[in-house]
Amino acid sequence: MDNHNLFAALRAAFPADLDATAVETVGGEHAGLRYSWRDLDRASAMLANLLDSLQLPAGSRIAVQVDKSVEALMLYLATLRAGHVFLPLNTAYQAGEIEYFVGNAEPAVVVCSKANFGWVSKIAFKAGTRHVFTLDEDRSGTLLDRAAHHSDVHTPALRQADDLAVIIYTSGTTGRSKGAMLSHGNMLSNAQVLRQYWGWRPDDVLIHALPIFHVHGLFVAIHGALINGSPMLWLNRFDPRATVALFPRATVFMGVPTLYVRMLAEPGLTKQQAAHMRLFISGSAPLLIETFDEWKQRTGQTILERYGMSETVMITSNPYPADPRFGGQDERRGGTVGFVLPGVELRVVDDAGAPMPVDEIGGIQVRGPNVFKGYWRMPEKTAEEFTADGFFKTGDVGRIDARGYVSIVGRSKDLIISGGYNVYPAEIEGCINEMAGVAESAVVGVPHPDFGEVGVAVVIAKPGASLDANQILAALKARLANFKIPKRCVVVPELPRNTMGKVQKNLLRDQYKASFA
Ligand code: MCA
Ligand code: AMP
Repeated sequence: MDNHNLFAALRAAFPADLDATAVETVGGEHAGLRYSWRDLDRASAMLANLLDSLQLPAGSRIAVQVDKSVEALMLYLATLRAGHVFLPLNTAYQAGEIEYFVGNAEPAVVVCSKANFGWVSKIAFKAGTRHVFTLDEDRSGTLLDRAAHHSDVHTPALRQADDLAVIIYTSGTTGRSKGAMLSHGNMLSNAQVLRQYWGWRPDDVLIHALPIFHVHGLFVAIHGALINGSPMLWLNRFDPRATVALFPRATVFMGVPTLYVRMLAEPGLTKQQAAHMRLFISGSAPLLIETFDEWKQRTGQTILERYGMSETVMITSNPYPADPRFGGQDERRGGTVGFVLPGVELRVVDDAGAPMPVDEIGGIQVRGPNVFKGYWRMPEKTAEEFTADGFFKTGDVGRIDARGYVSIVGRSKDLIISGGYNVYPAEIEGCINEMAGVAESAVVGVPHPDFGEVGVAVVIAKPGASLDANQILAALKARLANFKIPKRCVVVPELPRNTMGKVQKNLLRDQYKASFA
């Protein structure tokens, strides 16, 4: 029987010379380390053997909230290899958020930083987790200590394409976060399609500067390099100057728009500096046409924008080489997210689900081997998000032009995308509304020069109560991940409402749109 374990496919793509460099760390205090392909293989084997030794039930969740490091990447590979389910968590999450994820996913193993061990282990043990390990950026912690006692040879666990490989939590428009369940097959199919579509070459070198707890950094970037046997120049933290300095040694870069905006502020960003690069990819948030144009002018290179979701991995992309399905056009068009990827189906529909004509705006739905298996332990929610004929409702609003280019023009979901991270107003409003003296609140997204979009909280006090905007923000900071904290808070006497009594967020967005101009 064939093994559909994603790790097996990634391992099969390692180059013949296992002593060649697979990852080199650059920038920051942990720079200058080289990991060969053999190192990746052996270390992930030791970690997989450690997981095997715990005799966990099949499909156990391995929840991981650690700073970015190559060892964290090895833990991801080891989890796939051992056939368990990887559950990455943003390092910005606070205790209340972690408590929810751990309670909901019931992981068998939790890995956290040494600094957080006290509170994370308390939450984990309360939720029934038996094993809590630590892992720090400097390669210290109990996880590696324990793995050191295990063999560096390991046969990947037998997995079917449909078997669960990862759970990625995405916030909900209403209620709590949902765990999107992705299978080995979802991710492998997407990695193979992107390898082809983006014309990966044998001599490619990827600059990896994104966090590895979300789809962009973990799947699009890492799978992209590994499935092509390509080395990575690895930054634990994005640093615009250090990144630009790497261009002469690399060929591919992936980033959210904020990364491009920050690099454009670097005087060293020139055509000559970027001459060795063959591909700049942007996604996770809308890339402003100004950024697209300025990048072209400064570097002579055209950013390739693509579109995806945690639930679907990548859905569309501008073409790299010409796409014969669309008449062999090879133009990367700013303001669009390009063509639907081969093997994926995308349609734009009206509220009743009927397909919209060319150029007309509607809801985007997708179907294909990349589309997830559903939300963890939420069958009703899953059923609501799929149509009878198996299309997933993305919640994004867009159109397709006559040439096949897809553009995202908005979202039907109430979502703010800030520096590539998703922020759900309902979650922030819920926290604010629980504060003493607050009658109600509305959080809206407004333009921001660095993060693209940020939240502004508009708060109403209860009769007789007096509220301090700074205190509201400080109280939020103690409860929520830092990127979710609105960048501005105002206390006002009332919220604008329509005749149905619904808060008119569009008016608030308009009123506060110049807050960061
Ligand atoms: C940091 N801060 C932010 C954000 N990041 N505020 C709003 N939005 C953000 N994204 C705030 C912190 O709260 C802090 O505020 C201050 O900025 C400095 O924090 P620091 O951690 O030093 O920030 P940074 O290191 O400069 O981080 C900025 C960043 C980072 C590098 C742009 O946000 C980032 O790596 N973003 C990439 C996200 C990503 O990978 N998304 C992919 C999702 P204070 O000092 O007040 O506390 S995957 C996805 O969307 C789909 C599937 C797809 O299509 O890819
Ligand atoms: P996530 O929940 O982190 O998976 O975020 C997915 C959402 O990010 C999508 O539903 C889109 O709203 C948004 N997104 C991703 N890529 C792009 C893009 N290139 N342009 C506009 N929005 C994007």
